[in-house]
Amino acid sequence: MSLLLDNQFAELPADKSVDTKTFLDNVSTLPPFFDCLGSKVFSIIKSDINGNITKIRAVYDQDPAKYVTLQDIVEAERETHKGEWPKVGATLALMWLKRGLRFIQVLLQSLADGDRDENNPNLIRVNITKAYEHALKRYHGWIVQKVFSAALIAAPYRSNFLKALSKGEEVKDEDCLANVHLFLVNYTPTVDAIYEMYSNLNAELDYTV
Ligand code: 03F
Repeated sequence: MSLLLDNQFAELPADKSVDTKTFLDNVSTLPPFFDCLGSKVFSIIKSDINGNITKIRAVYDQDPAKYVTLQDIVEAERETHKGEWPKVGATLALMWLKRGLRFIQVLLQSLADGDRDENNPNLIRVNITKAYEHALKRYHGWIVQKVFSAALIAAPYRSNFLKALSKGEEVKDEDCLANVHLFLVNYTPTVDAIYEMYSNLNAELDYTV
């Protein structure tokens, strides 16, 4: 069975609101995947993503009835934190989490689209670099960009990455990529909806770390 299909995201409703509990449950299935990737450098990424999920869940748990959607949380924090917002609380955690989610989206989409380095067909560096340039690079200063370079070198081979997505089973490339495609059907609109919310609420920041 495919890891991706076990971890399908929920379909969005027509108003494109993202249900907080469903989102947290869906997104929590991603971090364990980093353990399959082998290198220590991925534990930095895993703990960053986990940390952001924990921060959002902590706010949600304070009052699940009040924070039904992610937008409920971001708007409540805008009221409570005024001057500090949006660089605060779950709003900041989700701002960064969505960038990691966009990275994963662009990476998977690029694989599904068949982007490939013809000279190194079993590497996924072109796909990773595309995702990084799209989702994260502009928010990273040179030190964090060096961490990226280390992660790029430690990145798994294409065949091993696809195998990990198939829970360690030998699955034909085209079957795995078909699952990637299916996974993206709900995942991409969810990530898009969060970006759109940040843009509508003017909650996006562009400082670098
Ligand atoms: C800011 C920043 N977070 C943090 O400082 C940086 C952490 C390290 C970033 C290293 C970049 C590496 C890029 C990826 C290379 C991947 C190679 C892939 C191989 C397959 C924020 O942190 C905090 O988050 C926030 O809470 C805090 O308050 O200013 C704020 C204060 O700082 C980031 O830049 C977010 C980084 C997210 C990286 C996501 C990468 C995902 C990588 C792999 C995905 C694999 C695909 C999985 C598919 C699974 C399907 C089931």
